[in-house]
Amino acid sequence: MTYPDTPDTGSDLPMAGAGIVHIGIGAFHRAHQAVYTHDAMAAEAGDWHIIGVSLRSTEIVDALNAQGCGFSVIERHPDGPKARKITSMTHAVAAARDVAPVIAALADPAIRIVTITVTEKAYGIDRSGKVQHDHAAIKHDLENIDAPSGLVGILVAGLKRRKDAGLRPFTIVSCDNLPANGHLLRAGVIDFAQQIDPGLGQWIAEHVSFPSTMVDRITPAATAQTFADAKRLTGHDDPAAIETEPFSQWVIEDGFPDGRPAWDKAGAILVKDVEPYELMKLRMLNGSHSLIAYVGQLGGYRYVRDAMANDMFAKLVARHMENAAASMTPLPGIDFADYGAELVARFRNPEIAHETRQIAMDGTEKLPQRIFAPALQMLNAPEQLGTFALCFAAWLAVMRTRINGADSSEAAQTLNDPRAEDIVAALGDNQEAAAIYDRLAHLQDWMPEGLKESAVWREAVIARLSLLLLDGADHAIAQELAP
Ligand code: CS2
Repeated sequence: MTYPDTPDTGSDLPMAGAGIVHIGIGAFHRAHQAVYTHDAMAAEAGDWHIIGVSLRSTEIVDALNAQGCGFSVIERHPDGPKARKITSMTHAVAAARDVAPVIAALADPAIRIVTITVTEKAYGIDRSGKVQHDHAAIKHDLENIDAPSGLVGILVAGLKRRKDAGLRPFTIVSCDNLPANGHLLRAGVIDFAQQIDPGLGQWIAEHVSFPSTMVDRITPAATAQTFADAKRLTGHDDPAAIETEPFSQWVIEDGFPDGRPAWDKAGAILVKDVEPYELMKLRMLNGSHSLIAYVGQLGGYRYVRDAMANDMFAKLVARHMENAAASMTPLPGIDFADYGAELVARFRNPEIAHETRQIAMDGTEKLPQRIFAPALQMLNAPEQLGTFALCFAAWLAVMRTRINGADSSEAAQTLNDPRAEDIVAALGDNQEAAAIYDRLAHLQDWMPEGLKESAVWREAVIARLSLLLLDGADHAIAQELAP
């Protein structure tokens, strides 16, 4: 293949052995960890190729295998797109078709690391670190540990095989946007394992490392334009091509007892404690994203960049970044204002067509760490609570509006949320702001008690929800910014 304008034009990596299983080979993985691992092996050879596992989709697995698992990453630079070929994956496996090869790969001593990007809803672990017995995959896998279907079940089945064979375990790296993702996954995996075999649970607790990570690269879903650009730049059809922004960041807690690729030589930052970076990213980037997504949906903005091109909207986002920054303790060596300014520039990137609808998905999974946790911290400073309340009010308004426009058979589907049925049932026909808030704030295991009990928060949300429902997004933004 010929890849113009790239340093690694046409060069496939030498095919060394696999050392990593990655679970969840969607666009984000292909734009992020696959690229870091490719660059790490280019900088320092090693048997760190990736076996890619898809939990649900079989299409991407077939597309990748049909082309030797190399794929194009289109980076959308201000002066036009550039294509890179990434060849860090050796082959891909569809767990939904047959989970046995996945477990076999996990049991292979050559595999020393398992990385994960499956999105928040696939974990099935609650905030206290216990597995959720009403989560479909958890429920299924607790009863069928020999043929698991979900993330936690597959990890535990793989670890069990290693323990039974007297092997060392692999290191497990969550790369999803969850707070303290390594700690959370560790707790969930141990809880699950203990329920099928207490000895296994203890072995995992003693021997398995779960470093936390902060991952960042804005990667919209691929579109016809992505595939057309890939073909134009490379001369080849590539159904596994993805597009992404030039920026990329990976902060990793250094805890790899059995080694790791030279990710640091590919630009990753290895640190002792990732949590402050995770909080910063979740609250400032992802929190602002959710604000843009919900207010943007109500205001008729299809893409993040369109919302950011509106001055008032951009001011609102800048205000939210300040409020989110105020909810955190300072991070040595990092200026939150500079970080926020950089985020604003990334959100404005006119080359990136990131749909507000995509970010708006799965709100019940995203809002707790992006909005509720910082809002709880800001209850003592109500003058900086407004944008958090506006984001939650906009989510409520989006839920209400989408259900209103749908017939009853479609109502849950249109919400695009794992708790859609709970939301539809709780909302009923209520159209009035206070009733909508009261119904949805009390969904089980969701909003922290401190917020639920706060009259200040309740009033702040209800006032904004009324404005959004009666006068629309532009008016609500103007009010938020009014002195
Ligand atoms: C976004 C993230 O869809 C979303 O919820 O906020 O996918 C975001 O683009 C990434 O975390 C950026 O690193």
